[in-house]
Amino acid sequence: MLDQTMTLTQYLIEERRRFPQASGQFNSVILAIALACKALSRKVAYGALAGLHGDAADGVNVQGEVAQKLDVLGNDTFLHCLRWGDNVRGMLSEEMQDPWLADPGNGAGGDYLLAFDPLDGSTNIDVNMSIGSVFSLLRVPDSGRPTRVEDFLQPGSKQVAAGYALYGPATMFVLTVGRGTHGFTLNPELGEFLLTHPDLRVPEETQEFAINASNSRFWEPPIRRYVEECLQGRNGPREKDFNMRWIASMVADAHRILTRGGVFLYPRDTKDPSQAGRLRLLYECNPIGMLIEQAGGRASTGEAPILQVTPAAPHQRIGFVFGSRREVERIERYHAEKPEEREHDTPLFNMRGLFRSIA
Ligand code: FBP
Repeated sequence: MLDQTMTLTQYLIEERRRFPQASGQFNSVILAIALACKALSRKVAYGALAGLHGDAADGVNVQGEVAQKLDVLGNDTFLHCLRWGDNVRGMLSEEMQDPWLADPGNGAGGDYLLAFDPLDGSTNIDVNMSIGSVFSLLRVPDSGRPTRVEDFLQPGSKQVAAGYALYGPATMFVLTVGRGTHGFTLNPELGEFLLTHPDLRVPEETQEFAINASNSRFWEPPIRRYVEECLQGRNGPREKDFNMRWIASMVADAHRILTRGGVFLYPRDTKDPSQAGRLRLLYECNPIGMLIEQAGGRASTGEAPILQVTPAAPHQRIGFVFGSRREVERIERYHAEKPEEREHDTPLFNMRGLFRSIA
């Protein structure tokens, strides 16, 4: 039984007891990540006083987006905390074109690969809204040779751990090591993450959805149909009213869904045909996907399980839908239906959509 006052370290030691041969590497990596998140939490708490608002000097990052000062500091903090332990052989970051790879000459590092987004929700930094860090842990496929970039290209089902830190009114660390999803809250006096939310579960049903509605004219028909039916509420085919939320910080939206249910949609759309979605598979979708599925929810591309996708490139983008199982399954069903199979008796579907239809 997980004890409410258990610290993150104690939780990891309890879990390690199940692996008598464990070397301690795994726990060292998770605790190094937690240290990086605690350090970032302190910086975020100072806001503008830390001089960390605004764009970074070196401007545009590998994503073609303007990097924020805190993005760069977050990346450096993760690299610093994880390099010390010599337990990871490679680190792939949203902020770096190429992953950091351990020098084979110096002990070659441990058996793990870390993929992370040091600051998720960057557009919220300067407006003092919740932001987070997201991470995904994989095993190196072959510890007998130097690590290669391709070693990161494993499906999300191969993750051995995933988690996020949420820098909100309270700083939280939400983690799965493959046996459920558990929430820890930072006690700033102790500097310890304490287990406050053991065994988080995503309710199967929900009446709350999260999507950036300003993109509606770019959505594909199954997404537009799903959202329109939600907006029709009790008078439409869903026969119940829905609430909408959009924080523009995926970690914050994910935390709400883990806490009270809901569905998050950032689907593939036609806004930028050169991009298959907004969010990155390896260090945003896969870790959140593992956390959600470990909590009984479902994580999808909109058409198929996200954790089954084999990445084609380190910074691959992809459509992402996750949350309450029944809702995600409905969205997948809408994608699977061929135009001739659609429920033409759904008055809404024959109506002109609430959103301007694709020209
Ligand atoms: P960053 O990691 O660069 O911040 O991008 C991810 C993200 O901020 C998500 O956290 C959020 O859900 C989404 O982008 C918001 O996108 P938009 O600004 O288009 O609503």
